[in-house]
Amino acid sequence: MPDESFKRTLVTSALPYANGPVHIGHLAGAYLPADIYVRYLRLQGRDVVYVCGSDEYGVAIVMQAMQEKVTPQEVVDRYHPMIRDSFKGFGISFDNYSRTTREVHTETSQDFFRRLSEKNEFVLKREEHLYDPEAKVFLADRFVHGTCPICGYEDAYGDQCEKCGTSLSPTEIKNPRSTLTDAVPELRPTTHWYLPLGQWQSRLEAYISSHPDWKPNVLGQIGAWFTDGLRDRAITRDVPWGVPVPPEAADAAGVESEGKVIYVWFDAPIGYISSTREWARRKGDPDRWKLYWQDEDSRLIHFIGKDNIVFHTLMFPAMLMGYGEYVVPDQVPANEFLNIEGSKLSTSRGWAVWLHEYLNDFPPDLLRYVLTSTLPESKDSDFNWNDFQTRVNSELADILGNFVNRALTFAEREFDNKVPPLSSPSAADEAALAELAGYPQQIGAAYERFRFREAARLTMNMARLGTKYFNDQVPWVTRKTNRSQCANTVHVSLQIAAALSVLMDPVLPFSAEKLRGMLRFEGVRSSLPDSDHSEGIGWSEAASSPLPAGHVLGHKEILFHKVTDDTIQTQIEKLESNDPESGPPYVEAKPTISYDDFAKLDLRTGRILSAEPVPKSKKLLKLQVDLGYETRQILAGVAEHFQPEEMIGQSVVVVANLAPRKMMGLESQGMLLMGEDREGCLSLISSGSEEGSIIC
Ligand code: B3M
Ligand code: ZN
Repeated sequence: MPDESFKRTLVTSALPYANGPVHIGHLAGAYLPADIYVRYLRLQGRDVVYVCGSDEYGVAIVMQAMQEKVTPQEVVDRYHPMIRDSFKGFGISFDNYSRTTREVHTETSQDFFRRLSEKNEFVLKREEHLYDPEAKVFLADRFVHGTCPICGYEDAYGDQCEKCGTSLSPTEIKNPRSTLTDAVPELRPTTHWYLPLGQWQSRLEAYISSHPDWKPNVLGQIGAWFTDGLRDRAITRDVPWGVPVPPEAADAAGVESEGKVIYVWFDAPIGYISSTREWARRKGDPDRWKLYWQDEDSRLIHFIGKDNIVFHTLMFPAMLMGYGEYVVPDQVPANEFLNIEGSKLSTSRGWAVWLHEYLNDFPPDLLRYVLTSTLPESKDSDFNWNDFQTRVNSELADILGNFVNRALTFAEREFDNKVPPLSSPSAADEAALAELAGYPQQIGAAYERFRFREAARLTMNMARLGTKYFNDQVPWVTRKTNRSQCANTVHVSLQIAAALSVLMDPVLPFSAEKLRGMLRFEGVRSSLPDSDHSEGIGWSEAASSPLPAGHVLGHKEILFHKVTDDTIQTQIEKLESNDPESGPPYVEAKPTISYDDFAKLDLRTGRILSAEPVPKSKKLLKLQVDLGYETRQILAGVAEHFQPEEMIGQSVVVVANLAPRKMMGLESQGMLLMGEDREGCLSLISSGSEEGSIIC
């Protein structure tokens, strides 16, 4: 089950930029899966340390400071505590949460820089860089914006195009403008340190090929980088905010160090090491971090979003190998992106669910569960509030909560609030216990493979097992007819509830604790840091009837309250009102097609002769449409938008060469074109020309 080939594991989550609060996309990408995984490992009694911290340097912070007309320090001092508290509120159980502006990080980053420079792992380049003549500064990264040379997106940043994801350098941007002053930049010479990643390609290819078990989405991206050929990466910047380039290294290279800082993507991953060092010091064992970073029995795992893959799988490993002594990442289970209500999350448009705001309205576990069930593990996925409500109400409340409540209610009413004995168990009792006993292995195997959605489903299946067993055993009948059978049913159900209170802990830590309180189930190993994970009932023991007969239970409470329609409506309205001017988002533009593709469509003017509802269908209307040369039967999904009578006689545009399709047992021989606005309202499209005319 757990990967026993390693003695210990260091888990990291991407360091969030301290230039704004964190949102649901952050949570789904890098924090929730990591937290679930480390809680699972702790329950397994494995040695794990989980570190993170705020990423406080880089141009993104400086830009935020400019927008807010404050200093970068003030920006990070404001957002760091906010971010830290949001994570705390969601139970993200870091062993240490640091900041890259701390001394330990400056030391660690400069040490890295010095060592790599001494080992001649860098190359220096004197080059022409973009310079803003008005602001009198070099324009690094996001200080430049303009047209993406790859996809033509007009608002690409100097370091990356957010549309196509390509990572860029400012001089590649077409029609560049200064983000600071909107000036057209000019070129000026400057010297920078580069990490010659090109020279690393074959070593990195060997490293990556030794990890065929990585997720396909991760390997896919890396493969594309290799195919393009790795390019040298500048790792210093002329910006006034960052870890200073160590003066000794600059002297040795004969470069003026004044005003030069280490590029944020060089220092940020080193932040994982600094955070571990800070943790070790706090633990009173300052060298202990080395065990996790420099011992070959240690396993390094980075949880990140897909936009950070290249840095964690190529650049950071090259830095670690170049330094020597360090382990390299063994797993990088990167997630894809989370959309919201079908549209791309966008902080600038306010299309986001902010974690601190969510926590004012709902308990953390509800979102933890819903997100785990829909994580963008292999492709982008969607969060929407109606799905949130359905999963909370019909899974958490109706299945899990209800099962636990029934088991406890029976114990209270029929057996003096104690666990009744199991005597001469029936085949059904034995079967339920045997099925239960298989869950730690099954769910554990899903976690070991980073399949969190599957793990959440299997966890809920335990409650489904409980419900089915309980219903089949009809304890409300046997309580009168067969007391000992009724006792067995309640006994087994309580063991299922007890197992749940441990096995659901990674996903639902707050509710798991509450449930253990209701069962008065003590002596369970904690899934939190700073406790002894070798003691107590852990993952593997939890499903083997841990509650002895006669055990006195605690007090029943409601585990999950249902979410009402009104609360959900409020959330949807809030989301939409974040962006009052633009209203709901536009559906994203589709990729360009050729004229030949377009010309394949046979679009015709038609007139609706008749319209009638389709029995048993809420959505469909059956239309007869006159195309001049023939009449077609078309089924259109418009019944929720139009009355049949208002459609009759209308001129419409028909896709006349669409392959016929059966719906509700009827053939549809074409499709109506329709306008759909951002609110989802439909309108018919008509053409002034006679029936059968082609639309071209
Ligand atoms: N702060 C970028 C991001 O938040 C960056 C991650 C650093 S991980 C070492 O997406
Ligand atoms: Zn692009």
